[in-house]
Amino acid sequence: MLVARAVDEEAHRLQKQGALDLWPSCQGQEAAQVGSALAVGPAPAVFPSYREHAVALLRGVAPDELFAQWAGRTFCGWDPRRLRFFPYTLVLAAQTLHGVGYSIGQRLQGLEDFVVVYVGDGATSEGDMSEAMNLAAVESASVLFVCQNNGWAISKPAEEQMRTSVAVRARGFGIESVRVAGQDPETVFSACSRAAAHIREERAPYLVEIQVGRIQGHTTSDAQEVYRSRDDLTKTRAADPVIAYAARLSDLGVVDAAWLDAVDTEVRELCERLQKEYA
Ligand SMILES: Cc1ncc(C[n+]2csc(CCOP(=O)(O)OP(=O)(O)O)c2C)c(N)n1
Ligand SMILES: [Mg+2]
Repeated sequence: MLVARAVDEEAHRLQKQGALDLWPSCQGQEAAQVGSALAVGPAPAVFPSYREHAVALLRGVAPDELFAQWAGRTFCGWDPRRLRFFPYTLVLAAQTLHGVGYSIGQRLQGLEDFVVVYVGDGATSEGDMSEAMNLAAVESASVLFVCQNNGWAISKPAEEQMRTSVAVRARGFGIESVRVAGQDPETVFSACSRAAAHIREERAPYLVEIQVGRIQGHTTSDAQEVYRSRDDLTKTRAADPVIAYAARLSDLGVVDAAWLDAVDTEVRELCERLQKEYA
C-alpha cells in the first residue's frame, strides 16, 4: 500500500511536469486493491479497469511499465500473458465481458482457475456489466467481480446512478455477493478469500462490492473541488486507508519505525529513478 501510494504521488508530479499525459489516481483505494489481490493470489487472470495500480504492482508490473502507458508510449506497457494481468480498459465495463468470456474459454480447455474482473460503480450502469453478470450466472462462470465503489463516476454520485447497491443487484442476476467497507485491507482480504473459496467450490461467480473513498479527482484533468463539498473531501482524506493501516500495524507492534523508514527509503529511491527516466 505504501509503495502504491508513493508511485501514485510520483505519477501526479510527473503529470504536472508534462511527462505523463494523464493519471487516474488510486489514492484511497489501496486497501481494496491490495486486500483483494492478495486474497486471490497470483494464479487467476485479472481483467482490470484503469486505476488498479496497486493490483498491477502486486502482479509484477514495473512502475516504469505502468507509466509508459499513461505517457502514451505503448498501448499496453506490460506483458498481459506472463503477468496474467490484462491491459487497462478505458471503455467502461468492456473488461467485464472479456473476463467472463475468458473464464468460459478456460473451462472449455479444461483449465479451472477463476478470473477476476475489476469494475467501478459508474461502469455498472453500462449494459456490458448486466450482460456479463447474466452470462456469468447462466454459464456458472468462475468469475470474481470486484466492484470498487468510490461513490463517483467522475462527477456523478453513485446514489444518482442506482436504487440498490451493486451487491444487491448481483443477486438479482443469481450471483452471490457481499458488500464490505474498503478502509481495512484485512476486511477486504477476508471477504475476497471467502469469495474465492465459494467460486472454487461451487464453480459459480461471486461479486464483492467494496466501499472506498476517492481521495484525488477522477483523473489529473478533473477539479473535484468544483462538485464535491469541503466536508466530503475532509472526511475522505481523514479515512485514508494507508495512514490508518500503518498506524494500526505500528500500534500492534507488527511494524516499527525502522521498518517504515526502510520502506520510505526504498520508495524514495524508486521515485528518484522514475523522475530521472520520465521527467
Ligand atoms: C463506454 C464509456 N462511456 C463513458 C466513458 C467516460 N468515462 C470515463 S471514466 C467514467 C466514470 C467511471 O466511473 P466508475 O466506473 O465509478 O470508475 P472510477 O473512475 O470511479 O474508478 C466515465 C463516464 C468511458 N470511458 N467509456
Ligand atoms: Mg467510481
